[in-house]
Amino acid sequence: MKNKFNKDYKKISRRAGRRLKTVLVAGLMCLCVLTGCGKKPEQPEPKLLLGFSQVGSESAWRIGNTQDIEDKADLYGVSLMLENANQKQENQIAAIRRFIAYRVDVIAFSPIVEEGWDNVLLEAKQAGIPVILVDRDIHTETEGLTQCLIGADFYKEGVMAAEYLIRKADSLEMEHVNIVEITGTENSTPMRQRRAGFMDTIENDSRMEVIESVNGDFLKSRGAECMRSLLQKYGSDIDVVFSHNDEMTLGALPEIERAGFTPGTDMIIISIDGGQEAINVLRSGKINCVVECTPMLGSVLMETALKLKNGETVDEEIHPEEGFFSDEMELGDLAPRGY
Ligand code: GZL
Repeated sequence: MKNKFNKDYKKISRRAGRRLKTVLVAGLMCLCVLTGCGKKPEQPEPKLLLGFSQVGSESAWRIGNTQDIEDKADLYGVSLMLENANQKQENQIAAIRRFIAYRVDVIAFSPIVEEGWDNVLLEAKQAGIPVILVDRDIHTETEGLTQCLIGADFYKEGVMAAEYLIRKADSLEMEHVNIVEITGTENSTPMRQRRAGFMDTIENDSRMEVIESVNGDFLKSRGAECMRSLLQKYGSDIDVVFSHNDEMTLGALPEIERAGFTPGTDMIIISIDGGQEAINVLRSGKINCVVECTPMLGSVLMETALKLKNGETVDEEIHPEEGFFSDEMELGDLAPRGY
């Protein structure tokens, strides 16, 4: 009998203990909810929700641009939704539609090519969301679909590249100059404008001849492929390689050496972007000229987006100051490039 009593007693006391614990835990949770003691420390309310569609990660320039935008979003207290399109326009269009559905305050994007944006930007306009173009431009049938373009003057970059070549040809007393061009992504603003600035500047110089132009898509691997095929076709007839970005230039250089030529000496090498690696190679003498195209657009993007959110007017175009580096100058004390 006693044992049974003890067993029953133990069972009752276990059940009571469990019930007491449940009541205590529930009470503690209510207390936390009421006093907010379980919550994360208060995060300041973001000043702005910015949706950004990035082209991809095709070059040191692009990676530096993404990093700068992320860093400056933190600095300016902007909540950033950044989506990488992996070089596909359809991914950018889908990302912009997601930003619209999410009701971001401002949309920004770096358009991989200039055409094909009318419909999605009309949707953004109908949703009342302002749009900023970063880095590259677009062509649309309808006016007023974007509020601002923040990016380089690519035409001027092409002019600076050609002006360097003319000076170089003069100094080497070249009578004829055979140029091969490795272009960036077809129908992108930097490709179209760099080419136009370069061609317009050499147009009246009878020494200059572009013997072939091939598309390297701003990619290192494609730059190597393009250079390999140009060397097979033209070999020592090539006097100048005009490459639209450092990535493709850095892909091309080993191919030139593999073919038995010394880049920077047997062939004049002209590049654009100005990343650290290209500047180091310029210092070594294997590149002759690098035109700067800064990827550090984050600050001006955040400032412009905040102005739009606050209903302020913004400039239609904002071009950053850009430099130029070549074998005509001392490069010893050049600050680290940051990309
Ligand atoms: C230029 C940018 C270009 C860079 C390339 O502003 O659009 O795209 O020159 C990058 O390196 O791929």
